[in-house]
Order: sequence, then structure tokens, then C-alpha cells
Amino acid sequence: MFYTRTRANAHLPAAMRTYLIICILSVSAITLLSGCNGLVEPTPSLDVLPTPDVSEPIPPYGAVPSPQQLAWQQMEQNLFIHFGINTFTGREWGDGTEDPVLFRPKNPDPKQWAQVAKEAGFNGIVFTAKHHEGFALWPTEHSDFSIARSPWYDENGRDIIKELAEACRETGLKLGLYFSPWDRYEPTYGTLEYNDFFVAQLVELLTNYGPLFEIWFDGAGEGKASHLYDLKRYHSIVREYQPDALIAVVGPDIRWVGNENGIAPQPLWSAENDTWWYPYECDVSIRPGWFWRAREDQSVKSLDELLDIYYNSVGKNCVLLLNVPVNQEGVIPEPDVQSLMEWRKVLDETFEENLALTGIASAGNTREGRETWAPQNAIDGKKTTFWATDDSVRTATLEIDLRQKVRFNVIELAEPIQYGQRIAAYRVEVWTGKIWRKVARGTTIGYKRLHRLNPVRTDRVRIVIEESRANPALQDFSLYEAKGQGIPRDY
Ligand code: FUL
Repeated sequence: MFYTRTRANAHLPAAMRTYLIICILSVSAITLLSGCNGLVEPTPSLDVLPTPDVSEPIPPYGAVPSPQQLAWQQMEQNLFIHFGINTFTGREWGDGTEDPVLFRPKNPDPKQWAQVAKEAGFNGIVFTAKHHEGFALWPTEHSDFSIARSPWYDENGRDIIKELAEACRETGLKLGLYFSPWDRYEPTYGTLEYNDFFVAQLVELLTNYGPLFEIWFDGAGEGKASHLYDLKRYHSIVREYQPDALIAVVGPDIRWVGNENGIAPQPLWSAENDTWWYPYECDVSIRPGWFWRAREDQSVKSLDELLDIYYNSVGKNCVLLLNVPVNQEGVIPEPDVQSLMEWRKVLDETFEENLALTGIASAGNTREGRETWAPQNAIDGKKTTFWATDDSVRTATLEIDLRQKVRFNVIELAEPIQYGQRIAAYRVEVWTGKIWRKVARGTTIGYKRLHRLNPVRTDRVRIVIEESRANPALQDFSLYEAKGQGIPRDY
């Protein structure tokens, strides 16, 4: 007989208990009937149990994200585009001696960039407005080292950033700009005067291209004259002209994950302390370099490498900023497009069907025993509902009765980070029929935590929260089956 585990059922809200009783009765009736006429017992229809649309707020723990940071985290993955004079010199870092004549793209096509980004599932693009050599990709009035000095611009009069901003708007993507404080061309660099120059260019970018979601101040070149940067002024200018833009890396809103491999370390706490929410971004290139080079057309990351990056960045509480360079033609090259599309296809297929949705969740503790925080909320697929426990709780277990044997190899977990990040250690176990077998373990969860594992088949799965900085809350506990995926490397 189903549903006899009283410990599990005792904590279900009244509405769910009634629902369960109906299920039990109908399953029993079907069993009886089929017993009479000798038919094979049909599989009970697995309806999704009802849950509220939104869970009521809980008291926050520690620092929480600003609305802009929350919206940014929900973007999950953005495209980084490196394009500039280095694309034509083959260098990673220019030194400011380049001749603007070299900048001669055949036909830059920001619409293609945006289209590729959209189709590959990115939500925003961060574009290199100016790299370390100082060559501005827009016709700046404050320097003679920009596209405006290239014959290409004389012939076309095209402002690439303006075109990209339009393409993003049309495609429904957000635009961000990378802007290097280290400028190897600008004569005032290394003096206090440089701050005026830097701010003047920054204001051009902040005022001419519509809303920007992220400003990327690169930290490279630090130690040169970075002690002279008036960072306070840079940051307040961004706040003044683009209050919704987040300042990344050399800035207070988004922090660099500490490597350029697309792999986040664990544990990963988005909060720096009780008052500062400072989430992580993983920037990594699809090629060995950040800028395009013909010889790297053969070294574009494979599907498996991109999947590893996804699970180790988005799947570890980071936003992924994946760099795909534009070539001398002015387009994202074919090998990169191909890898991206294969990657998207596999991810879409993997996350198409959440196998936990039709389960029944129970937990040892539910905050005030109320439905608004019921365990079922963690498996209902809604981003707005969650399971929460009473204030005094620090360890807890949430179990899913899947109501049938299910095969899965991906687990997705999420906390409702709008109320802070809490969980510090957990494990996931499946019921073998005899024992609970551990299939995944982790430390922090945060916005999203994905685990890949060898396929398991079970009808019961549970998360055991072993340690939490405050009463745990779980927004998502989903199960998926990724097909044709390589050997998992993260558990
Ligand atoms: C680094 C730079 O030096 C690289 O060239 C690249 O732009 C990367 C995203 O950031 O600091």
C-alpha cells in the first residue's frame, strides 16, 4: 500500500492530506477493480499537487541582494564579446602603439552577435568598449585613439556600440560594457589628471547607449597606477547615470570568481559579511584567448567542456560570463556558433522535464506548520515558492516520494536568496529499497546548485541539510535526466 509513512504525512498541510486521501482511495479502487477482472494494475495518474503562487516572506538572514543584483543573478548566463584592435594584431594585450588604420572589419554585424547570444540562451551581452591598449570602440571625443581614426570609420561612419545596443534591444537582451581602467595609450595615465579623462569617457558610455546592466571595470594592470584611480568617483558616476547598472570586478556589486576557467570554488557564499551582498561572476573564454585569432579556430571548446563550465559556474551559485570573440569579418565565427548551439540543445533537453514535479514532499519541520512554507513548495517548479523551517532549526530533511521509480542524473537545488544565503552543508540520498544511499554532497547552495551523478533509479530521494547558518529554506529541489552526457566530473 502507498503512503503509509506517517512521519512524512504528519507534516503535510491539511489540503495536501485531503488530496492524498483522495489519491489513496482512487488507487485502492483501481487496484480492487483490476484485481476482480484480472487486468494489470494501471499506473496511477500522477497529478501535480497544488501549492501557493508565492510564499510569504521570512525574516532575512545577513546580507541580501539588491533588486538589481537579484535580477542579475536570475540572468544566469551572459555573453562576453572581446573585439577591438587586438582582433587585427593577434595580440591579447595591446600596448597603445597600434595604428588605428589596422581596425578594418569586413562587415561587423552586431545583429548576428545578438542573434547568436539569444539562440544560445544568453540574457545579456558584455562588450569590450575599451581594452588595455586604450583603443575606444566608439567615436570618443576625448581621445584620438578610437575607431573614429580608422579609414573604416571614415567610409562607414558606424558606431559599433550603438548598433549593438539597438540589436540587443530588438532581441530582448541587456547590454553591459567592459571598460579597462588600465589605458596604455592615454598620455595622462599614471597621473591624477587621468581620472578626469577616465570619467569623461565613462560618461560618454553611460549616456549614449541606453540602459546598461553591467559595467565591467577590469582589474588587470593593477600595480601600474591603480593607486591613483579615483574609484569612488568612477562608481558614483555609474550610480548617477545608470542607477540600475551593476559594477563588476573593480566595483562593489559583482565580484570576480578568482580564475578564468569558468569553475567556481566551494563553498561559495554570496554575502561578504552581514551587510554586503557581493555575488560571484565566472568569466571564461570559449577559446584559449579572449580575442579572436585565426589559429584558434581549431581550439574552440567542445560541448563537454562547455557543459563542465555550465555545471561549475551557473551550477555553483555564479553567473556565467562566457566570452566568444568576434573575428576580423566582424561576426562570431562558425566553430564557436556550432559549439554554443550544441551546448544549448543539450541543456534544453536536460532541463525540459523536472521529474520531481509529480512527487510528494515531506519534511521534519515546516515553518509554523503553514502551507505557505510547505515542503511541497520546493518541488513545484515555481521560483516564487519555497519550503522554510522554524527559526530555531539548523538541520533538517526534506524527502520526496516520487510515487514511481524515476531515473535521473542531475539534481538542482536552490535557496530563496532574496532572504539571504543559509545552507552550509548537505547531502542528497536515494532509497535503494533497503538503505539510504548518498549520491551527492555539497556545502553551499545559494541561487543555484547543480549536481551531476551517475544515473540512479529510485522512488524516494531526500536532502539532508547538515549545517545551516540560520533556519534553512529551500526554493528548489528538482531532478532531471541528462542524456548522452559524458562522465560527470563534479561528484
Ligand atoms: C583580463 C584581461 O587582461 C584579459 O585580456 C581579458 O579582458 C579578461 C576578461 O580580463 O583581466
